Amino acid sequence: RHKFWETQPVGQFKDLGDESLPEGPIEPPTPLSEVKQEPYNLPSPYEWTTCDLDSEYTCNEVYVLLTNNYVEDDENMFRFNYSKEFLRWALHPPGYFKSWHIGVRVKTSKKLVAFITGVPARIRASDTVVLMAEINFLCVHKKLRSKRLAPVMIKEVTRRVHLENIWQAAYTAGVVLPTPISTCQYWHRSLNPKKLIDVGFSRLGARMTMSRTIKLYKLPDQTVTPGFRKMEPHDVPAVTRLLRNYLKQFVVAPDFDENDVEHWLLPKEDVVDSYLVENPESHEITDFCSFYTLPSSILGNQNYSTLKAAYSYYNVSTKIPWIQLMNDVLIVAKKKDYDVFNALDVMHNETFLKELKFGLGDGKLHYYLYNYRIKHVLRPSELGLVLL
Ligand code: MYA
Ligand code: JJ1
Repeated sequence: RHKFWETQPVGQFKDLGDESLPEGPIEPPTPLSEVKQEPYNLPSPYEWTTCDLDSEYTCNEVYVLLTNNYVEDDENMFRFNYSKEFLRWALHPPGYFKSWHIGVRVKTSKKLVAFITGVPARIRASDTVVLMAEINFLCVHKKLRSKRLAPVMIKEVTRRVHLENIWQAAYTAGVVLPTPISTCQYWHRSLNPKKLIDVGFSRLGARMTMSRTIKLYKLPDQTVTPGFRKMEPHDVPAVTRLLRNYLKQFVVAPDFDENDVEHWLLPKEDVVDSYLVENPESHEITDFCSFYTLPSSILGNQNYSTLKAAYSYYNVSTKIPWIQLMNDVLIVAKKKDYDVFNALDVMHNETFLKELKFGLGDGKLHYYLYNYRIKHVLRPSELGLVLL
């Protein structure tokens, strides 16, 4: 059934539920001298390219490829439209390797037709922190689908990760592969219900009028929590402590240090937004919330071309109730003109989704590890990891 994935060191369907298998690497590292030194062969019309996202020209080529060919919903109504600034941010975390930003070009025209990326990350699974690659942005041009290019690209990124002496990876996908460590669901909170209905993102509920729907999703103009403010550079140490302490409780979570928090969570306009609660008396940082900006192109609508979506990222509540904290972030997102606020059912998100009028989406997101077995399939609430 999975001619490629059956050959890879990943959990296989036949091993699900076999508790005699140990947690940890599926196969040991090989000596670096035994890692293949040359790139894998592509079909002869194509060649490898390493993409320098610092180059405006190359960044635009990647942006155009993804804008026209990346992930769509099951009815092909929307397509992710990552911005160039977002791609630069996502691909340049501390310690990144340019060699892990891999493109495929047509030899004759030099047109970019496929892409895959990795970035390094420390991820804890149970009690063990493992240096991994996070793999993302796998994309093959629509005209080149089903030619088995994806397995070659996955093998090539694996080879380049191995060359840096890294032997594990984490990734998410909307499709089922051997085998998910967890399967999560998307939830959506309408901020601009009229537009969402007009573009077919949502539907008018039974026995609902447009004006009742607009009223249902109305939010206050101002946040309500005293001491709620945008995160600033001087907050990095306090946010790192708060987040590290919070993420301890999950079975799989990133091991963020201050450099990671500075990169991944300091606000970057139209890319990542972070807010915190500073106690007005003690000045202690007690709560935190964040989202990233990922618009979708609306395919074939006369009136609208993009859906402005915020995606829940890392959130921590210690003093303010989850519902109040997340309601404040919805207020912020509404004020910034987002049409919808999306969240997965990971971490403690179930505690606020229904109450804050999120509705279940039609999309699932499966989480995977490469060359690392964990003993049980995780409930989404046991996952402390959000990939972009
Ligand atoms: S998930 C986002 C993926 N991108 C999209 O969905 C964008 C739109 N779709 C496309 O561009 C193409 O359909 C893609 C497949 C490129 C997805 N992850 O070339 P093919 C397997 C892994 O004929 P195409 C993200 O970015 C499929 O099961 N494998 O197919 C994370 C089959 O194998 P098998 C996938 O449709 C990516 C084979 O590919 C995926 O032309 C993580 C068919 O190849 C998928 N999303 O191209 C990658 N979709 O026969 C893994 C299909 O066995 C990283 N396939 O079933 C692993 C870790 C590597 C690093 C390790 C370091 C140590
Ligand atoms: O956005 C998604 N679904 C939307 C739109 C559905 C359009 C028709 N298919 C959705 N809308 C309902 C919202 C409604 C709001 C009011 C309350 C009730 C609910 O469900 C879905 C997620 O649900 N998105 C996708 O399908 C995109 C792909 C998701 C897989 C991503 C793989 C990522 C790869 C990562 O590297």
